[in-house]
Amino acid sequence: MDDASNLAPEVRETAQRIADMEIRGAATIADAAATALGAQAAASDATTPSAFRAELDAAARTLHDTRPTAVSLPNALRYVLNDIEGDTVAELRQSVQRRVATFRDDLDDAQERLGRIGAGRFTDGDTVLTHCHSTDAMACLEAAVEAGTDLEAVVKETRPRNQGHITARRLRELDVPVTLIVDNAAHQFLDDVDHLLCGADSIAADGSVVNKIGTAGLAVSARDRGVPVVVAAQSIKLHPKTLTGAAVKIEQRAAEEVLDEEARADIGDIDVANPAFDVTPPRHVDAIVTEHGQFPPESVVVLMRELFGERVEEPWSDSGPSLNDG
Ligand code: RI2
Repeated sequence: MDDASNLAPEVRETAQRIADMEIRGAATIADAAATALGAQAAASDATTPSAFRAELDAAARTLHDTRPTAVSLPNALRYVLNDIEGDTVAELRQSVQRRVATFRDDLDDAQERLGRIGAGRFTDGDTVLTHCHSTDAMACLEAAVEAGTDLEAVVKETRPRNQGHITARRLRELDVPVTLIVDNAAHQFLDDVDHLLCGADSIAADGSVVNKIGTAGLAVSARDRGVPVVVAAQSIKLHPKTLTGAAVKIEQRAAEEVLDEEARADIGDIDVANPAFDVTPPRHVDAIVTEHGQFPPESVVVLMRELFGERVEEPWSDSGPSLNDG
């Protein structure tokens, strides 16, 4: 158990908001986690470098333990905490804050670049089927619209939290005509769409895409109907531990997201399963769009090695790097 007494209030609050999904979406979670580490550094009244470092590690553990699937979270923490430099608390604090600022700028740049690359897949008159809400996927649609491409969208509600509503609202703001459908209708609409576009929470070394529950079945259907399956994912979604054989842990969320109290009382005592994500094998994906270009899923491992090498340690971890905890 961590001694949480020195945690900055911003860290506790951010961790709670990530766990409650008030802050959600893999890129947004990464941004918030890095920002919270910066707040911890600013608030720390540690008097020795080792006490300062221990506080940051405790903050990182608190943030890390909120949601297990989106690798952007540990990747953000790793980026900020690896290679901080300084001999004094003041120097370390500055170093953390510089790394947070660089990380956040890079995140914005990456999404913009990815958006421009992904926009190239669409042509005038195309209809795009979306799943859940992904800021990386939205960046592709935004860039296409900005470039003057006429698009329409079929937007899945995406139970249980209806995050498709966020996508629908954002597309509406862009003046893209939207047809909202229930998840079960997706298969029927595949003959009317030109692309399936979704985001990712984690991408494994073999090119498997871990994304919001429902992606895997949808991708199988899309492939069957000849609709290209495109995943928009900044390189921060690449899961470096999968290079060494780790599996991505799938988050199981509360039953109440699926069945409220009233419905439960009506139905009676049953079990409810609520996995938040599933795994789409690479053979069902046409392209992964990153800020470094588009990749067939099987070749994303090359980019992963280039960006991360074998560096998978978690500097905040008590017990050092573990290969089994996703
Ligand atoms: P961006 C979301 O998970 C969705 O699965 C979405 O595709 C993915 O994160 C990536 O989102 P959740 O946090 O990083 O809603 O592209 O459970 O915004």
